[in-house]
Amino acid sequence: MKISNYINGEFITTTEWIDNINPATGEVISRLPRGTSKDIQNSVEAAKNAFPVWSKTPLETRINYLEKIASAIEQKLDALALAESIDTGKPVTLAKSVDIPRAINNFRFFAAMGRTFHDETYFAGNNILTTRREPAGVAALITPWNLPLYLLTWKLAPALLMGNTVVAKPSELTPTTAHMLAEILHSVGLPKGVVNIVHGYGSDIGDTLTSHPDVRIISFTGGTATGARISQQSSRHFKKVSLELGGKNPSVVFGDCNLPLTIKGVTRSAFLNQGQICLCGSRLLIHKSIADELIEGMKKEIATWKIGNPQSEDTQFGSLISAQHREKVEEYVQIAKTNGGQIIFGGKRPKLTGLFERGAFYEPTLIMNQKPDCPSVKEEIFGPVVTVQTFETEAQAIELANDTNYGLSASVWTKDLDRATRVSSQIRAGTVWINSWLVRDLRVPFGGMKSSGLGREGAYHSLDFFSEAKTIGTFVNPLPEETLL
Ligand code: TXE
Repeated sequence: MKISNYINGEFITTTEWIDNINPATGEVISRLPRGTSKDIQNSVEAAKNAFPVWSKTPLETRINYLEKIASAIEQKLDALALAESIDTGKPVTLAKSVDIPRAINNFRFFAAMGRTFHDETYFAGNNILTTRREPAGVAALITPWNLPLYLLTWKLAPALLMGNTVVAKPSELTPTTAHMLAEILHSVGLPKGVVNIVHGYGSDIGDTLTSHPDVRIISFTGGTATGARISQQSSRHFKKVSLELGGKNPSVVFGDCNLPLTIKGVTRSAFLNQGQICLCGSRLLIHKSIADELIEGMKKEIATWKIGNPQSEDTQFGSLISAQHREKVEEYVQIAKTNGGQIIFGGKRPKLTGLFERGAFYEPTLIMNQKPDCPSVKEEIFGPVVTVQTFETEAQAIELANDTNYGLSASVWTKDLDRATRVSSQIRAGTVWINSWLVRDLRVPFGGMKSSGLGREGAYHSLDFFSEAKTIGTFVNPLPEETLL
């Protein structure tokens, strides 16, 4: 497949290219354009020119576009899932059951919201105040490699619904489904310039996009260091910025948990998508009384997961995103070992043969007894590596859970509802699941505390973020002087 930038309704070719690698085999599968600052400038210009018409396009028309896009994605579900699996190394079954259905749902969900969304009206005597949400302008959507189409569409659907135009910058590691989406947008006849997609390295083009004076909104999901840079770059023009960053999420397991359910739940939370989901439970905090039993159960559970060919229907665990990322993961395992860590299971590359011999695979890994201030316990590894710590009291569990710079999510495993409520209310995280994990409902706000980010997206939070609130006061009979502050 030839991947190109999509600017002002045209697929633009380039002179410099980046190899796109299938991480499960190490093979080059395609090339993507190495976008330049000029590409970004042209895209922002196109988005700016498209804004006056798109922002005034009737809401019903914009909703119809979202619905058409959802249906077009649905028609290509299998092809998109396969492309996502090849680009990322994730099991194709995961892409088919989660990534692509969620991309469809993102458009349908926000289309439905568009039908029920209403402005706010306040009455003061005979006077009327109306607060409405106006499109903000050009929105920059910057997305990572772990859930490429899922996250791009999570931002794109509300941005378009609210009448903004868009410049999107997908991860250079996973460009294919963004390109296929550009083809879909083109095929449904979205007016030119409404969505522009520029591929390439963040280090080449990121600053031009995030500091551009005509970009009014930035929605970013990715690493915390990049988030901090974007925050600096955007501050000069007081842009609206939403940052969905990393996590070091605790799974807190009490002695009275439902053990079989917890074993399945925390294993899935630790290793789904090879541990490369910002919500993964990468710190396992276990009550001393059941530590051995739980770990033994996880060992047995993970032994049932098949590692290997991501495109095979019975594979549950694929490859990491790249050989380079695997090296980072391996470094953290080494650091844990030098800090006293014992490998309970995993801790090495699996022995795969044939095509997958050179893939970026790494075994699901559990480590314990490392020092509590070990970087492997403190920093985001973003791979299939989980550290174990034990506790004896509820207070200790809460202290350990909060002993992190991050605050994205947590899960609490117990049959005692009082305890679950008490503990969840004291954990500093944007989402806390009780006896479950990754139960997502698009109506709830999503985002993190502390270094996990800034702002919330989802439902009304997205609609609010991708718009500017304007209040118009119609004073029929002016209020008495003292109430007009
Ligand atoms: O992310 P980057 P990377 C974490 C995870 C991972 C680490 C680094 O710990 O190991 O981040 O991953 C674009 N201006 N997460 O390096 O660089 C980049 O091109 C504007 C957690 O892959 O943050 C890509 O499109 N954009 C995370 C996007 O930012 C820039 C998911 C994300 O890449 C830019 C991914 C710049 N200066 C990684 N530099 C999560 N929260 O789920 C890069 N980009």
